[in-house]
Amino acid sequence: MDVRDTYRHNVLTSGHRACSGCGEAMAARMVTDIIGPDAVYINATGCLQVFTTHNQQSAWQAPWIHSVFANAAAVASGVEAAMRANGKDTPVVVQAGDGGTFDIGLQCLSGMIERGHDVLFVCYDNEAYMNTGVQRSSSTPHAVRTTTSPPGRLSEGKHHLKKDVISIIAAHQMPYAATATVAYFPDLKAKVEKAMSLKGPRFLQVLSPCPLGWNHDAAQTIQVSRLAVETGLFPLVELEHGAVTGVMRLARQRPVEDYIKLQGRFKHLFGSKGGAVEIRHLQALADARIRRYGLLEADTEWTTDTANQVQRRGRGGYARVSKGESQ
Ligand SMILES: Cc1ncc(C[n+]2csc(CCOP(=O)(O)OP(=O)(O)O)c2C)c(N)n1
Ligand code: SF4
Repeated sequence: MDVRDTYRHNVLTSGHRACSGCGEAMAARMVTDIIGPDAVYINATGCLQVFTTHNQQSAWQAPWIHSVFANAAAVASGVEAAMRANGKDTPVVVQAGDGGTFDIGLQCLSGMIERGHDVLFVCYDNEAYMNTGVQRSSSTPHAVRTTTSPPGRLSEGKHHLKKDVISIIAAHQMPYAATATVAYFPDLKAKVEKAMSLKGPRFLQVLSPCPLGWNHDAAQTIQVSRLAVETGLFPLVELEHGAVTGVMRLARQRPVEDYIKLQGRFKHLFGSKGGAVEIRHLQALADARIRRYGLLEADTEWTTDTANQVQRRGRGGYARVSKGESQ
């Protein structure tokens, strides 16, 4: 009997230093418990790395490597290649924030996917650089207040739109890419399990509300995360080989105001003419995402585009097969 079966074992254990209500800590706990301790975890610099490995201590009960901000996917590529060279099938998992994914880590991630490494890359998307004091990232939605996009006389917060990273990643036509969030655990679990059942590069973008940076009540992390989905601002989707193969439909659409009024990062938008324009823009973006993925349609049939299901083999390549099937 494995000694780990005799007591409760979490890959990310208690005693770390996350803020209370931290969506990233919840998401990492959920994801790593589904994958389990028999994996190699590579962690880019960011809140998750800092609050779990404080001053010679670690909250990780699994093999865990800290990489720099930019190169987590390159480190994972090397680990995976070494595993393969040694005939081992140990899962390799990257964890990174949106800064380490959308911005500084993007070229390494693109290279890892293009080379077909057998790695799951998980982005805990809290929509800013939280670890260093809530600076805007390319994941921060427009009109949000951060320390580097302060609203004032000349601006209503961040000028630029949130980068559509799932589309960029899916454009690599890799086996699996999906979005998830902490409010929908069964959906998150199914997506992690599906990702782990496949070979090749896989990607999960997990929306992870940050009470400190989003300035919401720490007790409302799940509610905020659910509203991101129900408003259409953060669609839950799955893409295989570049094509949409699944969406979580909505019974009804909630107005974006229901979501943004819970968060201090949007507070400056209420009560001003310019703010009202930005709220309408956020609503238009949510409406467009709902139309794009058919979230209010009852019967859209998603099928994988077979033209994209190219079997890639050989050095660094991957085949579109489930783990355990012969290649
Ligand atoms: C190349 C480089 N630029 C900047 C930094 C400083 N830095 C460390 S963590 C971080 C922000 C991390 O943000 P994100 O990846 O979104 O993770 P979060 O802390 O929000 O979870 C920054 C800017 C760095 N370590 N390396
Ligand atoms: S700053 Fe945000 S992401 Fe970082 S530990 Fe606190 S709640 Fe979590």
